[in-house]
Amino acid sequence: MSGKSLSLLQSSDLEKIFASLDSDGDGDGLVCIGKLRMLLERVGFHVDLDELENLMGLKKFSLQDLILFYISVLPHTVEEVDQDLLDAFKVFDLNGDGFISSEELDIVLSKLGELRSPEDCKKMILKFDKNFDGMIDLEEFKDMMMLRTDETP
Ligand SMILES: [Ca+2]
Ligand SMILES: [Ca+2]
Repeated sequence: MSGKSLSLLQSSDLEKIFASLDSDGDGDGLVCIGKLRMLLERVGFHVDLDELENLMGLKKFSLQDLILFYISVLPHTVEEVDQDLLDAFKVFDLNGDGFISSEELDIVLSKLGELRSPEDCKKMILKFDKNFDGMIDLEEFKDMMMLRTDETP
C-alpha cells in the first residue's frame, strides 16, 4: 500500500480535492465514498469500497470527515504522521501560541461546517485536557485525533 503522494497534501489541498469531488451539485456538502475511492485509485491507493466504508464509517462524507480520515487512517510513517498532526494542529491553533483553546475549536469547527455550541467545545477540550490547563496542546491533540469518536456526550 502506498499513501506516499497523498501524504504530501496539506489541508488546503484537501479542501480543493473535496470541492472537486463535491461536483454533483446537490449542494449538501457531502460526497459519496465511491468518489473518494476513485480518487484514491487514481493516486495508486487501492482500497475496496467496503473497506473504505468501514474505515470512514459512512457512505457520504464531509470535508471534515475527509481531513480526519486523511490524518487518522491513511498509512504514513511516524514522521509523516507527526507532520500531518502538526499541520492539522496549526489549522486549529489560530493564534499560533501552541495551544488550542475552546474558542479556537469553536471557530474552526464552525468553519468546517460542524456547528457545536461553546459548551460542547469546552466539553471536547475537557475530555482530552490531560494537564487541566483548559487547552489542548499537541500531545493532547494527538490523542484527540487517534481516539476521536463522533458521539457527543
Ligand atoms: Ca491558540
Ligand atoms: Ca492541556
